[in-house]
Amino acid sequence: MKIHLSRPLYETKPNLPNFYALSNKIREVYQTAWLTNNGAQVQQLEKKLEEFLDIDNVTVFCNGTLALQIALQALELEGEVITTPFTFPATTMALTYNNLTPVFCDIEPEHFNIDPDKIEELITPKTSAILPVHIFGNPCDVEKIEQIAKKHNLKVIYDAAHSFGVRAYGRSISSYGDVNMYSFHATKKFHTLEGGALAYNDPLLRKKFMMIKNFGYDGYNNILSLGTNAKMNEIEALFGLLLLPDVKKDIEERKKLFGIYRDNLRGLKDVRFLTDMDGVKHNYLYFIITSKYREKIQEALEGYDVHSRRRFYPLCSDVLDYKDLPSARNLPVAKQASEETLSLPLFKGLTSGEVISICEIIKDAVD
Ligand code: T4K
Repeated sequence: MKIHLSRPLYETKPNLPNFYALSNKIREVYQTAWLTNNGAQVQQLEKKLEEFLDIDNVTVFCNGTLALQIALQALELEGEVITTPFTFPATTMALTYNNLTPVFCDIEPEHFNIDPDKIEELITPKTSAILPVHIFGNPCDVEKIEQIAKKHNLKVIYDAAHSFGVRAYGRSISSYGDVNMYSFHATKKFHTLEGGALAYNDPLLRKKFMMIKNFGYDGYNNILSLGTNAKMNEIEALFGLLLLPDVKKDIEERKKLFGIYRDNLRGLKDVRFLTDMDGVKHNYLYFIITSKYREKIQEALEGYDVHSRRRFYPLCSDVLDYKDLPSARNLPVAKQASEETLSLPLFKGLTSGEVISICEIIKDAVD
């Protein structure tokens, strides 16, 4: 088959709000001249996100990484935190920024989330929390993790960077754990250019989060905590307010593209794709394949100006001083995942013809 693609294709392409709606909204912000520091747009976005995520409390930040760092600080964690090595480095590094030691737990081979059956053997008297990631938006075994956390009196902080809009077993994914961190980076399903949020049930955490993200200030005249600057600005919040109403439709469109990928790759020897999970409403953020021929596939795609990404490579436990940790030694499933996974183009406006062409290139590459 002759493959023809008329434009370069990237892993993703950010959703953009209607330009006229955006300029009208920017005019409103101009008129108020209130640009940051917990402005009206930020407050409105937090309210809308609480509704959308079906949770009592949402606090927004300038990005997901700082949101996660602040969550760990506010929970006053110490010692060791059990986490996955198969993630973006922000997860692991947020622990280091809080003087916490990551203890890497291997992942399960179906959806590449932390393996709940391997968590308990890693718990020591120094363990204060578990930091799982709903990788690629597929929920971890939230029920089992909750049971383990209760039994050992541990906090659970989910890195939910990929799982905006996901529901599991009739509940919003945000309703599990002590705190959930979302990333609103431009490449995410729902974004605010750069941005992030914490979603949580305990209303007492709000004051701590607000203080830490604003230099530790409580009001104008008191400083009660070590803090930083992690505030979202008004233009970022505006983007969020304009994009939020489109999220559900966007998920449906991505689901269709997932279907086309799956139909065209099904049965292909040496290429596997991730399946939907029972009881889960997915958000279809990343289309991931795994193959021992990953490099060959990636090279073939590049030849057609199709840009895939190795998500997630290198493994966090293989870099910097992390590689010297005892827990970095025996992670065979994570190691294999990081050597075989590839994220293929998926974004609003990608056509079914383009998806079929990508699949043809892959078929040729592994033939
Ligand atoms: N935890 C997890 C599990 C995460 O995945 C992330 C971030 C975090 C925590 C931290 O959250 P944030 O602090 O970022 O809010 C991207 C993102 O920067 C990062 O947010 C994301 N995860 C990670 C998975 O991907 P890069 O450096 O790999 O993205 P980049 O620039 O290569 O872009 C990917 C594709 O998107 C390219 O093919 C081009 C396209 N693109 C990108 C941008 C920025 C566009 O078309 N337009 C754009 O504006 O990190």
